[in-house]
Amino acid sequence: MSPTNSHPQHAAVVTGASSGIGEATARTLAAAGWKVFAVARRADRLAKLAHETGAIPVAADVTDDAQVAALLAAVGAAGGIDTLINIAGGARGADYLAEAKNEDWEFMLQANVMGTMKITRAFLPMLRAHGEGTVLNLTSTAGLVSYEGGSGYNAAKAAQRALTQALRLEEVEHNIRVIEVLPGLVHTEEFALRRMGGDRELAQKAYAGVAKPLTAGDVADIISYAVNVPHHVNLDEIVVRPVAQAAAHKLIRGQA
Ligand code: 8X3
Repeated sequence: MSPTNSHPQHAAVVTGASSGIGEATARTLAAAGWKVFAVARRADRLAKLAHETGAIPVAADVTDDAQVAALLAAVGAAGGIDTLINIAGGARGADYLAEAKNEDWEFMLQANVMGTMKITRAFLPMLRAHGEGTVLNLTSTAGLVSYEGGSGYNAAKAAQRALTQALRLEEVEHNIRVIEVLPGLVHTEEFALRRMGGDRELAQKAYAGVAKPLTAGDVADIISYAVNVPHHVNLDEIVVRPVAQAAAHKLIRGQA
């Protein structure tokens, strides 16, 4: 879909752009002609992405106030954005609450909840001023239904979902569209690996026997569709799972 005449080129900040769904989204939007500011902590991975796609790399930690302020200034100086895509986040640990580790919970609440809040708070004035702003938050089906071993991640994603819903109500007067994308099982390079503390065997178990989990590209295509439809169209909540995952508790696994 082509951008409107009044705003010839869409421009987005995509956080979490160093891997997985964030990287795939940055690639997809850049290929579609968007100006993309690719944001993540790992500058080396961003540099490769920038080289390959033309995205503008900005290394920043979304939970750090000073780095968020610097990001806002850099984006403003380079022409600003109309779309903010919050993908930075993730899971740490699969312990039952009885064994919950403070550091895992701290990470999940900081990255998924505080990071989304800080980045969004910073960019709202720019999005309001644009007149047709969009915020897209990547939450998860983990925010809809909890499961054993998920308490910290369930809590973080439910909180991120809650703030997304409040934001939609608060910003409608400023014509800001707020989209929530809630994926189920997505096989990415790092999600399960990070969740399992770098244990490749445990990480693989998440996808064992599942013939076709979602890919990062599947989700990026959906995100791209949602931000490319005309601005008055709001796909406000998009739940996407692989067919094999009829529900969080019902995942069909073949022979692993
Ligand atoms: C991750 C989806 O199925 O691991 O956001 O809860 S799941």
